[in-house]
Amino acid sequence: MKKKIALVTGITGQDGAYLANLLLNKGYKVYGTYRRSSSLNLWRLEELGILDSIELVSLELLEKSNIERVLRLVKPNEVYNLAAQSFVSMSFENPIYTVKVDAIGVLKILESIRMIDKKIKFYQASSSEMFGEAGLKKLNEKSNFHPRSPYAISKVFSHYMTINYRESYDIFACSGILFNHESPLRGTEFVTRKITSTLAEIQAGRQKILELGNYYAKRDWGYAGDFVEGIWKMMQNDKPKDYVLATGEEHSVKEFASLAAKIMGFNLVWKGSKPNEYAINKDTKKIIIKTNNLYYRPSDVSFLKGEAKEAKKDLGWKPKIKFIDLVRIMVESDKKRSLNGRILR
Ligand code: NDP
Ligand code: GDR
Repeated sequence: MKKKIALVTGITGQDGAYLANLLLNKGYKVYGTYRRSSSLNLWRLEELGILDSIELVSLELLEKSNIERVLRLVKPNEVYNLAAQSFVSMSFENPIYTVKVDAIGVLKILESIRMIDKKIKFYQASSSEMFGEAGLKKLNEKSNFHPRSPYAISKVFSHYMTINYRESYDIFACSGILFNHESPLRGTEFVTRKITSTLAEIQAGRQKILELGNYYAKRDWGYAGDFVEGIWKMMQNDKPKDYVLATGEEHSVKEFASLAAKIMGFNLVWKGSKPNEYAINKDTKKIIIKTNNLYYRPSDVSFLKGEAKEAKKDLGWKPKIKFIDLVRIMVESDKKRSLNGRILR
């Protein structure tokens, strides 16, 4: 049987690496896109040991001609669009760039699929950030959006554009509304990996303090390896449909940091009062975690918890890794890297 061909945009990112690994295991020929730069960002693919099994093609989402070139060259059966300026904080500093990549970039792919081959299946990486401050205890496919950042607003645009191309042109186009998912391959700018990598560096004596923004924000954190399985399942569905993927559990940044510090072997005690609490290392009596206004956002999302009942019912998907195990996996991985003298970013 002919191998299915998958094109993964953003293969150099966290999800791209895990999804590529999953697709290779399922027998796909995998093409992945990277951005030309003076130093290529291939450490995740190397860490998973799959770099040599992937065909890399260069693609800049801002250039429609790049998208057309890649689609004509690869002739994919399935396109997984994971490429994005994905850091919410950065979207406040670079709102126009973020809209061009995360909103218009997606429209460029959809339009190219429409012009080149409408049989290509398309997956869009939508986000729980689209719900923003929705004010609901549990968010699902029917919940309203109230996006709170240029990133989230761009993702709402792409989400509806994906629906529009499905409804207008009969293209198999679907979106996964994914809640936060983390792993040892997460970028160090995101709070979970910032916590585990910095604590590992503090333990190794190379850093002194972990400075964070809003400790009290709560997120529904799952494991990226579980979530890419859900992405693939959406693309094998009988009909294209959008799904929420989430664990259904919420934890605060402070809880994540406290647990990570405990697993790392630190003996912490929290002092002070909200919002300026700080944590002392009881053994050294020194401050180890504190807050810094620099890391606050102009508008943040205080609470996100998802409900993935639909994905369970239709796709048989549910997350396997629990919060405590996720924190442990990330801490242990950064501890090992730090002992080897190289925190990967
Ligand atoms: P990452 O930030 O780790 O990866 C983003 C990828 O997009 C990288 O490969 C990056 O390339 C590429 N990219 C960025 N800008 C461009 C551009 N202009 N042209 C081409 N490629 C570009 O993100 P994740 O893997 O965590 O997330 C994957 C997708 O899922 C993103 O769209 C994100 O918004 C979305 N998402 C993620 C969630 C999560 O919790 N991880 C939850 C919900 C949605 P380079 O390596 O060169 O920077
Ligand atoms: P998020 O992830 O914005 O949810 O977007 P991030 O880890 O950046 O922030 C989560 C929460 O932690 C708070 N926070 C901090 N965040 C960072 N990065 N650094 C800090 O020092 C810090 N201190 C507190 C934030 O304010 C926020 O409330 C991620 C990305 O992967 C998106 O692409 C994706 O769409 C969503 O998850 C779902």
